[in-house]
Amino acid sequence: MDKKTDLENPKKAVFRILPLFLMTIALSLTVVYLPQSKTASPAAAGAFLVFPFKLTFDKVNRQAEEQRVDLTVRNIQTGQERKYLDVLVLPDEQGIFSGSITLSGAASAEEFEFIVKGPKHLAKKFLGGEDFSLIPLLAGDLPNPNDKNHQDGVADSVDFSLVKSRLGQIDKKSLSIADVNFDLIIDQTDLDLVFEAVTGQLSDEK
Ligand SMILES: [Ca+2]
Ligand SMILES: [Ca+2]
Repeated sequence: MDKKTDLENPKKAVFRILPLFLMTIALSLTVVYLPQSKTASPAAAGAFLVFPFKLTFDKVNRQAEEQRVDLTVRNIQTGQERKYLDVLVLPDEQGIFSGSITLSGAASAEEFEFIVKGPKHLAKKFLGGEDFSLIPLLAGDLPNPNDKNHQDGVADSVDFSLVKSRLGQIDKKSLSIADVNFDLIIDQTDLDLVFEAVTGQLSDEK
């Protein structure tokens, strides 16, 4: 009976349909803006593992600029390696840097060892279960501008000269080579840190 009435009175029908129409639009919008992550299906077990890590640099215990590090990830059982280059690490106010990489074909980070190489630092080896930030990376292997900014894996007189010849410099290019404690000036502290590594004949852990 109502339907017949509506047909006979089009104005009344519009008023009945309008709220329904608005409700439908509202529902559609809700569906569209539901967070997508909640509906994503989980990845197959062990396929990918996001591995967050923290690290520290010797004599850097305050806010500093973000840095990039290289990681070599080695499967302890098979010896198979994968390299992750220029991984971004962001510092907090205490100079603890955080980054993350995605491990493939892994169920646990404990299956791997991680060799971490800082931008002016000697590589240090950690195990997957360790907190990398407990042992700071030591400065001493600088990018050599006379060799395409290559770090040769040892702290020697070349690294020492790279700092010494830039003492007092604050320009970006010099800092990127020899400011080993990230305080935006190349000074005696940088020279001392590299000197320690050179006299200790330090080299990359492998
Ligand atoms: Ca070197
Ligand atoms: Ca410095």
